Amino acid sequence: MNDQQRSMLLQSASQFPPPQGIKLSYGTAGFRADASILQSTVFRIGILAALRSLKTDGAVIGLMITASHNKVSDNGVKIADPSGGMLTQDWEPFADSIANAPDPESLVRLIEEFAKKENIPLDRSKVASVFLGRDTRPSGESLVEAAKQGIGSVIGAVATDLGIVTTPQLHWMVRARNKNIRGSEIDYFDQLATSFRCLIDLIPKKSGENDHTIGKLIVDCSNGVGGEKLQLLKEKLNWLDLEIRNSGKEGGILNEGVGADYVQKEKVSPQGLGPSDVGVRCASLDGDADRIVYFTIIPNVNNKINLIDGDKMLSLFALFIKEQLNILTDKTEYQPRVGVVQTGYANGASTKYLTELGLQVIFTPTGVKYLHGKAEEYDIGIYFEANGHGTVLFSDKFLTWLEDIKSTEKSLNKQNAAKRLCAVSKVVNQAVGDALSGLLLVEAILQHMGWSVDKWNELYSDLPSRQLKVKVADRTALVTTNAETCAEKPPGIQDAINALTAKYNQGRCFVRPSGTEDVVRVYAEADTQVAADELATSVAKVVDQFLGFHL
Ligand code: G16
Repeated sequence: MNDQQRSMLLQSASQFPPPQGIKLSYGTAGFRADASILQSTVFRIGILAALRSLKTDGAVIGLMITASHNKVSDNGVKIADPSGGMLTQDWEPFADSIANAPDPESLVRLIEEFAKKENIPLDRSKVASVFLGRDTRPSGESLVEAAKQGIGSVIGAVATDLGIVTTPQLHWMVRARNKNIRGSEIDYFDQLATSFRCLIDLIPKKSGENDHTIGKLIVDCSNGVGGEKLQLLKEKLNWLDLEIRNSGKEGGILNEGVGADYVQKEKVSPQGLGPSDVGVRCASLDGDADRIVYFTIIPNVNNKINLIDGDKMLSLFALFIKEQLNILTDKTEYQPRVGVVQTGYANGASTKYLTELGLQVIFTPTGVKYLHGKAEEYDIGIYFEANGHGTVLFSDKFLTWLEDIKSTEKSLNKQNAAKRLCAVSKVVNQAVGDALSGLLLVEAILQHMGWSVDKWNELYSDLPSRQLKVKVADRTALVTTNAETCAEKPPGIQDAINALTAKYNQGRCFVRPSGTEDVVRVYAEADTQVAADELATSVAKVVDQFLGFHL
């Protein structure tokens, strides 16, 4: 770094002093905290994004200002790598260290050391490029400005502000730009709508039948960015019977009593939906529209729902893909490898179902950054977290094989199966989990199968489960292993959990520190709801004894 660069950086960094006495850490999906303390973090992550672009030969990097499912007063920053996936994990320690550098001098020193170690050209020989996006949080605008200042303090870096977008849209646009394909928001909607229409057109029709229809879908948009974006998508799909609720325009508060996280964790219907919606297929998006869960409202029982979570979406997708593969791979030499990736939160019944379908199921810790990486190892990698975050990845080799079948295969049945799978690869976001594309794939498959939402839900019966959050003094004191299903520290905590779990039929329970909220999460499963609730509550007490504020 030359003197001019250094003094420019020192000067801009002095405008963004870090919060005193707070240690920030790169969590499950970037940094997240109360928006009031994030200016300096976002400024510094702007610098990181520009450096990452320089390191990757000037490829576009994405920087998204969002705190997704967290409360509206929080905000955060997620970073998309050139592939459209999450920031490479090798760079997380650098993100941590610059976010916590106490003053401009130490920040500049860390950047210089890192640039030297990573051979990052700071000499204007490359132009860095960063796409910026934000969700609808009121704090978003000023945080985008802080990111721009950070990006601008790396000489030759260019920031492109895409305004309000969903997180998956930003990841998709980054991926498209770096692959030199058309990547505007309009292109995103066009691709989703066209490939969805293609899936519908490929549904075998009985004579005299028009479009298959499976009735209305109501979507709770968590009062977030998904409301506006789903409306735009809906306009391209005017024949899909879709009703948007909690779009954010009716005055509701982001993620408060609404959205995928609330619905999945509390297992109740969101505000804005009620008894008059009994019998209708419903879905909920989260605050930045990267997760989706489905549900139906149970009549006359206090907002209770039948939850159809990420595991069931995964199972539906796996079933459909397997069906198409069975048509295609009969007697072929090439047998594509299919892998299914889940986390400890996956309901035991879903894992059993998928294994019985003959699929290989792999477990990773929570966080799309882990699941995505595993899924990429397969020709078709299907990953989903129970909370509704996931997608289906297709290898280039497999897609080339499909294209070949489409053009050379004589059997119409096989041609159509290849066309369906090609369309699936375009509906689902190849960069990251995406609620809007997930929704379209569910709707297309249900129509293809001629299934109602209840029929889908009956694929298997979930084991009763309960999730709780426990506030603790220091969540980093809880250290886990085995894809986060076993607690190593503090000593003795896992033995206590094991002893309680052993009391319940089909009992399973684990605890892990959240990487997005300042809590420890407890997950419990058992053969009855009462037992799952009891197990979760008693383990939450154990967490409090070992890690609570009274220590
Ligand atoms: C993020 C991650 C997800 C993860 C979720 C909860 O989602 O992208 O992979 O499941 O956080 O993580 P934790 O349990 O560590 O708090 P989102 O939608 O909030 O960005």
